[in-house]
Amino acid sequence: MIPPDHPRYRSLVIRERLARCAREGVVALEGLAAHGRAEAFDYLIGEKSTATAREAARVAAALVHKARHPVLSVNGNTAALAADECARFQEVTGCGVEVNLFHRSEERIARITRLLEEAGATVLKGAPERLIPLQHDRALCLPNGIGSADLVLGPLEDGDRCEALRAMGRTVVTIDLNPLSRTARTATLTVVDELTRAMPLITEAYREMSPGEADALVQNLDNHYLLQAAIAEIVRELSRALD
Ligand code: PTJ
Repeated sequence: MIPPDHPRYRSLVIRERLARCAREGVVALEGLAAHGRAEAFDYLIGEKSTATAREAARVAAALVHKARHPVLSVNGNTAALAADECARFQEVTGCGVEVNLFHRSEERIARITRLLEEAGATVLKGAPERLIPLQHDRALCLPNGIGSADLVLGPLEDGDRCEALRAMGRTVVTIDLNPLSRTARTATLTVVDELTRAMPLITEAYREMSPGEADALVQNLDNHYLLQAAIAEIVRELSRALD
């Protein structure tokens, strides 16, 4: 039992949840390593949504507004950490939700689907096809889901798939605490923030956004600028660390 007054209580509770979800087969063991790296970056941004993250979340909402067929792509870590936030995002935006895994097995797909459905999401189902030119199983997706989406919101996106989707002309929005990752640099837009903080920011921005604001934000979209700003925030945070 983790004592609630422990200074790292939230972080320890999340680790415990991920470890349990790994034992249950929702999270891949590799997902625990991915989380550890993300935790380190979260430390560097001060474990809060920065001004740049909030700005990027608004741009993400604007892109979803402009999309014809947006699909939220969910992997094991995303379901374990943010099933409720995914369901709420779908409720507000009406987007499709599809489970798409790097370490794919039918059993994991079923478990993650169940977790999302228990949170209230409607998950796309059907016969997946190799619709993305990739050697690994993230190529497998549904023709009425990621296969035909004009925008894929892929939190914790994989660099290869991000590049492949971009080469196919798709808009890719990702949430990634690492502003240096290949995904962060190749996505149309990267929100450098922790998943469970970023998803509600995007959802609420979507809910309150006027069509005029969405147009303006999409016209001025500059992912390179936002990544540079995120890195500058890390540098500022570091320079204050021992003050
Ligand atoms: O469930 P599966 O089989 O699809 O596998 C999922 C993992 C995460 C194992 C797989 O997609 C993977 O290996 O991912 P990567 O290439 O390690 O990329 C994950 C990225 O997400 C890294 O850049 C992490 O910094 C970032 N990340 C991890 N957890 C969070 C995060 N970003 C924001 N919030 C998080 N909670």
